[in-house]
Amino acid sequence: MKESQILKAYELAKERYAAIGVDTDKAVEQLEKQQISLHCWQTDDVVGFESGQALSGGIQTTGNYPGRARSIDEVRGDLEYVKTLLAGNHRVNLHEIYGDFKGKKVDRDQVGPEHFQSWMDWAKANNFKLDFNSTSFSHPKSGDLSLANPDPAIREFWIEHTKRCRRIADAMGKAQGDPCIMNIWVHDGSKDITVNRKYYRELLMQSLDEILEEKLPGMKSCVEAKLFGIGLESYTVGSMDFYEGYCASRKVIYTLDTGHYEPTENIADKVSSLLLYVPELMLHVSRPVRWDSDHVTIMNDQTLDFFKELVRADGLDRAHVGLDYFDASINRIGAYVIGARATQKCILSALLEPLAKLREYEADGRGFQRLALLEEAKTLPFGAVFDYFNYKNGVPVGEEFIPAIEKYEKEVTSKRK
Ligand code: RNT
Ligand code: ZN
Repeated sequence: MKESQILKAYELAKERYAAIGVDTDKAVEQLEKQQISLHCWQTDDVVGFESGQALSGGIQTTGNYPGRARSIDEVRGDLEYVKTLLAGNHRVNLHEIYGDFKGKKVDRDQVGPEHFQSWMDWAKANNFKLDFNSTSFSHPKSGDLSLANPDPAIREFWIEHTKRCRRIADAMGKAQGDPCIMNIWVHDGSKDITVNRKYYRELLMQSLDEILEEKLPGMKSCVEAKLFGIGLESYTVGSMDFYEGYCASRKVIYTLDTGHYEPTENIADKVSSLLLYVPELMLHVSRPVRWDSDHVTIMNDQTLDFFKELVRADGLDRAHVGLDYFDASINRIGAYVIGARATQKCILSALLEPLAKLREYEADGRGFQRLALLEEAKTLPFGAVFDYFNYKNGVPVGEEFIPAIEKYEKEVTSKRK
């Protein structure tokens, strides 16, 4: 797109929004500051560098598009390239299995900050902040139960792993001068009916309490709830209710993955309740299609509503935005960028809502006016503002990122055999 067209369209959009009390410059500035935590696992189908073990633990990647990243350098190269196509400064979200183990077998109860030193150096050099995740899946000791395992030896193994991960996150946070957000998601559950629901939940609660005991100022911990896992359909220890209670009573950050709910559930409605009881939210932005399928995030009603609710609840500052999808059926880097940009679009759209006017109508009991403005807001020239945002930040505008991805595929990912 021509520079003059982008600027002309933006000026018109700015005037149009100003007429209903919305400052587009301010929204663009806010979006520029909004960091998105880029999940490293979109580059390599959640494989990592530990052992090449097949993905297990209730999650699954589908598709076999060529070009998967196979080494630490390839993952980093892909992330660096993704960065060139996104406006703003972002974060990288690592899983423990992406450690720099230098060809050595480092079991999960042996891992330490030294295995992430090269990541910290790389992040610093590339102006990324790091976030972190313990990894309970794809391991011989994973089974169906990890932190909730009745066998004390196995439970202890995962407690030790998670404690060590928190120390790694603490080291990352200290190195980057900004808290590293560490997510704890365990797949624990049961394929078929269990008659010990409460028992496993008690064990998980105790394990988490023990893990979170250590005060580590460089990091913040969050715990992720889930509806079900593949092969673990009948029972999930860390369900919504479990973690809502846990986070509210322990003042821990709640991780809300937009793929982890009933397909017809209105996830957006959870935001305002959770924010009353938990200190902050960690978001895993994803797109469920019939199940927790981790399709690439797009700008759809669910995601739009979700971010609108977050902005309406004044919660953007209390939410850490991360991505969590893994599509291996299309160009992975393209998938990455589509989802990250879609997330930015949804946030921008939420920031451009004529909220003051809508609230005025609501306070006055003017229901027709409120509904009319909500309807009209849908066709405001949002696209011109998003184009300007990308243009201003020197990244491809609109569909211009398609040839950029094609070039990277031709020169880099297609050569990975
Ligand atoms: C799984 C959870 C979890 C994982 C990542 C890889 O259902 O969403 O967040 O996707 O940790
Ligand atoms: Zn998730």
